[in-house]
Amino acid sequence: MHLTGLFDLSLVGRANREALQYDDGASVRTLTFAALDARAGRMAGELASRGLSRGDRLAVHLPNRIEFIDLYLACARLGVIFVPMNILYKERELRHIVGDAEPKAVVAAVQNGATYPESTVVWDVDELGRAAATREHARMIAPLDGDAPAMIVYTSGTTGVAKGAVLSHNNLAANAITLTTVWKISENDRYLAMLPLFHVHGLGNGLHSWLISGCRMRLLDRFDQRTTPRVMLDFKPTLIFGVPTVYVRLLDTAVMSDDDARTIGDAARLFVSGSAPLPAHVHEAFHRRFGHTILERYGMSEALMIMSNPYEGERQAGSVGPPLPGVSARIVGDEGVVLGDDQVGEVQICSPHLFSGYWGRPDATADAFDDGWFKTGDLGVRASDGYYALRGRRGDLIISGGFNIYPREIEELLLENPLLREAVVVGVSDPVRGEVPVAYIVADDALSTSAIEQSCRSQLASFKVPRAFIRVESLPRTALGKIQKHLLPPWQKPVNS
Ligand code: MCA
Repeated sequence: MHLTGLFDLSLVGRANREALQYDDGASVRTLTFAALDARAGRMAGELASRGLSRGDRLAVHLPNRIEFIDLYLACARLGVIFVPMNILYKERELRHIVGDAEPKAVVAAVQNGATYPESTVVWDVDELGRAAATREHARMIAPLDGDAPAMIVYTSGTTGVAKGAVLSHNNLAANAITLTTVWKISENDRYLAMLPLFHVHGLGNGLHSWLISGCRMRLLDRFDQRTTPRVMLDFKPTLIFGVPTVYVRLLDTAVMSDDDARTIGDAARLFVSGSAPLPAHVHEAFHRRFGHTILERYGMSEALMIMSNPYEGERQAGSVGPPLPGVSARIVGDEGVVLGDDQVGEVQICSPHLFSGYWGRPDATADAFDDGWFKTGDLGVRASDGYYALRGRRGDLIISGGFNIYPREIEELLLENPLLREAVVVGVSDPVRGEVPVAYIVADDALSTSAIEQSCRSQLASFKVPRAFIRVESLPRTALGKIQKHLLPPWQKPVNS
C-alpha cells in the first residue's frame, strides 16, 4: 500500500490530537496531526513546483528537525524516493551517495558547512521551508503501487563502497504495522525521538510507529547526556528507542541520580535496544536502576526489523528473540547446509520487510541472496526455545555508538597516501560505544601520525576516525597473505580519552 494511507490514520483520523513537540530554537512548540498534515501538503506542493515527481530521488542531509518530517511525508505523497544521509558524513562520503543515487537535489542546512560535489543542486532547508509555508495546503497524492521504492538507505559493504538499499512502501508499512502490534504501541504512548532520523532505527521504526499509532512524539535534535535526562523527566516518555550507548550513558550516576532514574522508569512502559549488541551487564544494571527489562531486538537497513524479544514473555539478555511475525529465518553453515538448533552459522531470512535490492547494482543484489533468502552476514544460533543469539559478523564490521563502520572503507582511504604502505583497521572493545576503530599502519617515518589523523578527520565522519594509529614494522600475515588480526599488538585506550 501507499504509505500515505497508513500515515493518514493519524494525519486525518486523529487530526485534532497533539502529535509532536519540538524545539524550534526559541521555545518548545506543539503541533496537532492536522497541522502536520498541512505542513506536509505545503512541502509537497513546493517540491512539485521545483520539478520533483514520482521516481525522482531527493537526498536529505539534515539533523533531526521538523522539516525532516515535512520532507519525508511530502516525498511519500509524491512518490519521490527519499535518500537520507548521515549528518556526520563528509564530502568524500557524500560524493559517493550523490553520485550513486543521482538525486534531483540535496536538502541541507547551509550552516552545516558541508561540501557537496560541484554539480549538485543544494536547497537550503530554511529557504525551502519558507517557500513551502507560503503555499496552499493541497493533498497531492501520486498513485503508486506498494512495491514502489520509498527510500534508499546507504549502507557500507565489505567492499568499502556504500550501497543503496531500496526499501518500498510495502516494506516500511509491514515493518511498522508489525512493531506497533508486537510492542503494543498505541495512541496513549509518549515516544521520545532522540535517535537520528537519517537511519532506519529512528526513521523506519520510530517515525513510522508514531505516525501509525498516533501517539505523541517529542523530537530531540539528538541524544545528549547533559540535556536528555531533563527532557525525559519533563516529557515522561512511555516509549524509548535507544542504542546500547544511550543505555550505558543513562546508567552513569553523573548523568542521572537514582531517584531520577526511578521516576523515568515509573513513567515508562517500554525501553527498546537495537543497532548493536546490548551487553548482559547493561541489561541487568538497567533493570536494577530503572525497574525495566530492556527489550532487545535485531534488524538491519536492508531488512528493517528481523527478530525481537517478546513484549509479553521472557526477554532474555544476550538474545534477540524469535523472528518477528512474517519473518522466516534459518541458520546456514559454510557448505550451504541448513543447520539445526545450537549450531552457529549465517542468519538468512525471508521477510515482508526485506528490501528488493541495491540501487543500480544487480551483481551485489544477486550476491546478497541465496535462493530467495537474504544472507544477513551475521552469525547466529537458534536455541531449542526458538530464541536466536547473534555471534558476530561473517565480514568485518565495527559498530560504534550504533553507527556501522566498515574497516575496508578506512583502509582504502589510508592507502591513498603513498607514504603509507600497509594498513588494517580493527574494532577494539569500548565500554561506552561498544567498539571503536583502531588503525595499524606500516608507514614512512616522514609521515606523521597527526597528518594521517588529520586527513581522516577531514574526509570521514567523526565516528569512523581511528582512535589510534599504531605503527608496526609489518602486518602479521598468513602464508596466503591474509592479515592475522589476532596477532596485532593489543591497544590500550589511554585513561581520559
Ligand atoms: C553523534 N554525534 C553526533 C550525533 N550523534 N553529532 C551530531 N548529531 C548527532 N546525531 C557525534 C558527536 O558530535 C561526537 O563527535 C560523537 O558523535 C560522539 O558523541 P557524544 O556526544 O560523545 O555522544 P555519545 O554520548 O557517545 O552518544 C552517541 C550517540 C550516537 C548519541 C548514542 O552514537 C547515536 O545517536 N547513535 C545512534 C546511531 C543509530 O541510530 N544507528 C542506527 C543505525 P566527535 O567524536 O567528533 O566529538 S540503523 C541500524 O543499525 C539497524 C537498522 C538497526 O537494527 O537499528
